[in-house]
Amino acid sequence: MQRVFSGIQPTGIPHLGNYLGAIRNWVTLQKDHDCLFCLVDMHSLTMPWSPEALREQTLASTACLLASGIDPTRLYNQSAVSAHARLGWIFNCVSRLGWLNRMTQFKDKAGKNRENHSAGLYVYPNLMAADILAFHATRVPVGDDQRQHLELANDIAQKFNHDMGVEFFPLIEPLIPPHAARVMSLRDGSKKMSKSDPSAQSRIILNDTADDIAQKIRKARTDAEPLPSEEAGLEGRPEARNLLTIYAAMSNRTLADVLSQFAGQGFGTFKQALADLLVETLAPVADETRRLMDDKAYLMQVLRQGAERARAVSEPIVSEAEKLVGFLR
Ligand code: AQP
Repeated sequence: MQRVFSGIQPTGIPHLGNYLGAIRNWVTLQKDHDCLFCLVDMHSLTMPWSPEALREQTLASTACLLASGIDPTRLYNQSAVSAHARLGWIFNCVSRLGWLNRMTQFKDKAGKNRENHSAGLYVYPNLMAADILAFHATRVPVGDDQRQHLELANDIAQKFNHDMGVEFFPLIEPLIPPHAARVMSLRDGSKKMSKSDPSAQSRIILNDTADDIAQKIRKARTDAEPLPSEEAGLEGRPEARNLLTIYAAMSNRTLADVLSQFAGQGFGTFKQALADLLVETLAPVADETRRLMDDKAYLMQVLRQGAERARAVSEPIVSEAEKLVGFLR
């Protein structure tokens, strides 16, 4: 059985982009793969954070993932398993500055003020490579934004194998969903939907009520034209494309099919149909999330047991990597 690893940062409540780009696929994959799903709390320190918020968001994200259907035995938080930090350091010393300089997510997150960002944000992709390779995972379901980081992880694995003269780390295959791999902000169709966007109206989060969802869709930015009948008519209309893509992904239909249903109609009718569809799928997840969030003892128990399992899988792999680089034990 192939091993799958994927992670999510507890930097806020997971949103519709995380759901369609990652979580929904995790639920499918766990049926026939050996899966590990991780709240990557160490990555959450790469941007300014509050300890109290990190604690709360780690538990809230755990609740969201469980409510979405993730198997509790597959879930843990990164910092509880030392293999991540240990292999991450080795990879800091294998990865090249030239490789990291090309990472577009660093450029996007750091913006013009690079000098003031943490060193952690810069080496984030090295830790991400360690997250996956500490388990010899070969399949990684992610949104499109992570494609470049997975290419870098493969470069690191190959260089490690080459330098140590042994085929130790396997190559990783990204599993990027064919549709809605990049859900965009509801306020600006050129920006990806993100937990850290200052506008709460830009995203639907997995504990929004039915009213919140309907209101956010009603207020989502659109344009004045009716909906086109073909994809070519979405050229230069990123907000319309985004909403239609969300509709297609949520209903498991093609964009062409959805366009043919709504061709020529105004956004009023379409937005009502989209809100109904989202409420139907997400409102039960939100109800269960809120219920689980009240049971902190259970959430902590899930994380502790998941960490134990993750330690058992990663320990022999990372100990062997440490031996290969020359550490004495
Ligand atoms: N907008 C998105 N569309 C599709 N997939 C997405 N993912 C994130 N945003 C979108 C996928 O969700 C998984 C977990 O992402 P993450 O939380 O680890 O990091 P991120 O990509 O940095 O997500 P955010 O929401 O933008 O968080 P912040 O604001 O904290 O940086 C990944 O598989 C990602 O591809």
